[in-house]
Parts: sequence; structure tokens; C-alpha cells
Amino acid sequence: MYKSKHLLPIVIIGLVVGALTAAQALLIDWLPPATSEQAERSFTLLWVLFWSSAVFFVIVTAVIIYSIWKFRAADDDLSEGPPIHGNTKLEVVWTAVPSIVLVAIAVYGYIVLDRNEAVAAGNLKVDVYAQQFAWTYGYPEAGIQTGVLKVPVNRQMELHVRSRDVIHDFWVPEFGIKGDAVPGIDHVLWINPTKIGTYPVVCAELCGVGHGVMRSKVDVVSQADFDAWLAKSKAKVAGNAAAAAAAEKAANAPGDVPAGKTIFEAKCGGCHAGLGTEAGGVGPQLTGAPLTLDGVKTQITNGKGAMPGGIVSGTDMADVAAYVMSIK
Ligand code: HEC
Ligand SMILES: [Cu+2]
Repeated sequence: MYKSKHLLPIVIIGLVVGALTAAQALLIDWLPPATSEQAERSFTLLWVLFWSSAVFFVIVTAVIIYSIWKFRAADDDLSEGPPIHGNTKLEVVWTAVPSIVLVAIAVYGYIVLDRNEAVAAGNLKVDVYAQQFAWTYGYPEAGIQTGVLKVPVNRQMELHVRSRDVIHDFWVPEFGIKGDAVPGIDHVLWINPTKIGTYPVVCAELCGVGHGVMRSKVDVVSQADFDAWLAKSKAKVAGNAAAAAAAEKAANAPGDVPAGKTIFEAKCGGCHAGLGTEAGGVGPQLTGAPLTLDGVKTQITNGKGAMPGGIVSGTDMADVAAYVMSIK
């Protein structure tokens, strides 16, 4: 069998280079823990790519280092190198092997991408809104909005990432998923979380002065905790809506003038004293003013100038407004 005297030193150099390459790969924590199916697949793909590249890197580097050391021309050697015709067998091998490796990697990469984007039936749809410099999340099926992305473990989430202003980028390192938020585009991301925990949401696209603090959180919880949270949030939203509707209804009811007089004297009289002839201290005289009921209510709700809004609401507002209309 043919045995080159160059083989042994090249192998020794290769072992040294290989050990250094492996050390920097293994001793440094390059990736966060994988907490989604997508991250597990992508991180494995990354390491397969790394180690297969490392094999070729080590072989090539070992040969180069050995050649530089062993075949270096003497300083005064200005001659041409010997004319050599190529080695067909070798050339076929070094073309065929990398081609096969590249095709295999491409097929593997395609399979990972395909599985990562496989849509699961009954997944949880969440709208992700990016704006300078905050993230908000909407649950269209439940009709709620939050500042923290809350999702159940082991159920796929389908994120619709959108921007309200400039380009941002939704990134959860632990999920191994990143996607641009581009104005006018609904960018869909699928993530299957596998571990309960809280992970950072990072904006990964320079979006303005507050870019560095454009952070939020994703809370992966058990299905039971998620259901309880969802029910509570829905009840809160429904409660708020019911309270708002009740207040609006009360404010629109015909008010009670005597009750309004009492409230007016307590809450408005400090500024609108002297309803008769003399003007009050701060506010204008209301007697004789060209007022409408809706105008008075708007004035009370929103305030104007030195008059603060929201001093009274609901039934009190209806009563006060009725009183003001009775004396105008
Ligand atoms: C802190 C002082 C202050 C209090 C308290 C206050 N107002 Fe006023 N109000 C003002 C001032 C000042 C204006 C004039 C605002 C302007 O036009 O810039 C005004 C304007 C108004 C007007 C519009 C008058 C017009 O001619 O357009 C109405 C109506 C009115 N107030 C009703 C009320 C009622 C009812 C309350 C009690 C719920 C109240 N205000 C409490 C200071 C006050
Ligand atoms: Cu941003």
C-alpha cells in the first residue's frame, strides 16, 4: 500500500487544529437553551453545518500549514515551479465530495424549514404590534390586548407580526425565531413552545433612539394557567365594557335638576359661582350662555382651558347637565 511520508505530520497538525476548533465550539456557550421545536431543529441544523464545515476546515488548514512549512522556497530561489499536469482522479474526488455534501445540506435545510413552518390545526393566533418603542399583543379570538405575550406550552402559536410605524424585528432568541415587522405587511411566524418559562422579546432591527430598550417578554405557561389567565382577562374586558356602557347610559338619562343643583354647588361652584348676575371666580357665567345639553356634557367630559375634564360622570353628570340647562 502507498504510504506518504507527509501523511503523519499532516495528521498531527490536523489533530491540533481540530482540537482548537472543537474547543472554541464546545467551551463557549454560543446558543441560548432551545425552548421551541423550531429552535431544537434550527440549532441542531446549525451544529451539523458547523461540524461538517469543521472537518473540511481542519483537513485544508492542516495541508496548508504543512505545505508552508515543508515546501517553502529558499529566499534566493527565483526559479519557476515544475510544470505539473493535474491529477484527474483527485479532481473528480474534490468536486464530487463537496457537491454531494452541499446537496445533502440543502435537502436537510429544506426539511427543517418545511417542518418549522408546518401549520398545526387549532393553533393560537396572536397579533404582534411593533411601534416605537414597544410591543403589544392582541388575541383576536378572545378580544383582549396585553403588553406581555402569554402562551400555553406545547401548543403552536401563529404570530401575525405588524408594525405601526417603521421597520422593527420580533426576536425571541430562545425560540430560535426572528421576523421583521414591516409597515403594511402581515408577517406570519409559527412557534411551538416546548418549555414553561419567561423569555425576552427583543427588537432586532435598529428602529430609532429607543431601539435598545424596545424589549418585552413572552410567558410560556401550562394550558391550565393559560386558560385561567384568558378567562380572567376576558372577564376584565367584559367588565370594563359593561361598566363603560352603564356609565354612558346613566350619563344619557334625563337628569334630576334638584340633585344636579347640589352636585353643582359642591363640584362646580368653586369656579362657576354667582350663577345669577356676577361671574364666578375662575369659570365664565353660565346663566345666559348659549349652551346645548350635548355641549355641556362634552365640556364636562373633556374639560377645556382651565376647566379639568371628568369632574363628574354617569348619573351625576346627567343631573348636573340638566341643572345647567335649567339655569342657562
Ligand atoms: C377649576 C375650575 C372649574 C371647575 C371646577 C368647573 N369649571 Fe366649568 N369652566 C371653567 C372655565 C375656566 C371655563 C371656560 C373654559 C374655556 O372656554 O376656556 C369653563 C367653562 C364651562 C362651560 C362652558 C361655558 C360656555 O359658555 O361655553 C360649562 C357648561 C361649564 N364650564 C360647566 C361646568 C360644570 C357643570 C362643572 C362641574 C361639573 C364645572 N364647569 C366645573 C372652570 C371650571
Ligand atoms: Cu424596534
